[in-house]
Amino acid sequence: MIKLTYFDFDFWRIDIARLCLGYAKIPYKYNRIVRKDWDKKKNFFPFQQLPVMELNGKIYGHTHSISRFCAIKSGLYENDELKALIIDQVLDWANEITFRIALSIREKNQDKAKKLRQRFIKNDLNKWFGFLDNLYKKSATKNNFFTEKFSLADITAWRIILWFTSGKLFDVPEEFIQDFPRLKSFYKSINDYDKFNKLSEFKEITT
Ligand SMILES: N[C@@H](CCC(=O)N[C@@H](CS)C(=O)NCC(=O)O)C(=O)O
Repeated sequence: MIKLTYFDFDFWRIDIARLCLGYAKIPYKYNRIVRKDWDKKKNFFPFQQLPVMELNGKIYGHTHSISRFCAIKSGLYENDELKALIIDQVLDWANEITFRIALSIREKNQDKAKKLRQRFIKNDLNKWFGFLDNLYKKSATKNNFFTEKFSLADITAWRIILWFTSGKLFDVPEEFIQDFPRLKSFYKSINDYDKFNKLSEFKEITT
């Protein structure tokens, strides 16, 4: 059985893999590591980072690799190589915007963190959501998904928009998404997508 491991808080890096497996009703174990135990445990993991996935006694790392694997298993990836490229770009976009905001999340000094956050908001927030909006504009299909069918791309973009509009990121105005009506309506349509919003993982993440 697949075992997914992350820290003991909800984050997109692990949620997208869980949502894929949950969607396809593939059983999996979910292991959560408490931050204070991390230093003792990190040497057991291939890149000394989380998330990781364990399968048949082997451990695999990196969000993109793990979630792609889970999406393929769950029928939420694309066989067509050009459509797969769209999904991969959404994943890489999610990584990029995360790296950019992470500077202000990781900074322990509050003044420096605030400055870094302001810099992110000024230089990156609209710019990087604009990139996603463009990709969606070019790719979106009649059913509002990034590709013809519901996929890992939709799950990932939805999960990142949820994060950025959650109000949990200090100084990031939840209303920034109003500048992107197309993404806002995409987000709503995924929220309203019955097969997705009935999942226990969805409920856990959104409540
Ligand atoms: N390249 C990795 C990055 C993962 C990452 O940055 N993980 C963070 C948590 S979100 C982590 O493990 N931090 C602990 C550490 O670096 O010691 C991936 O794609 O999953």
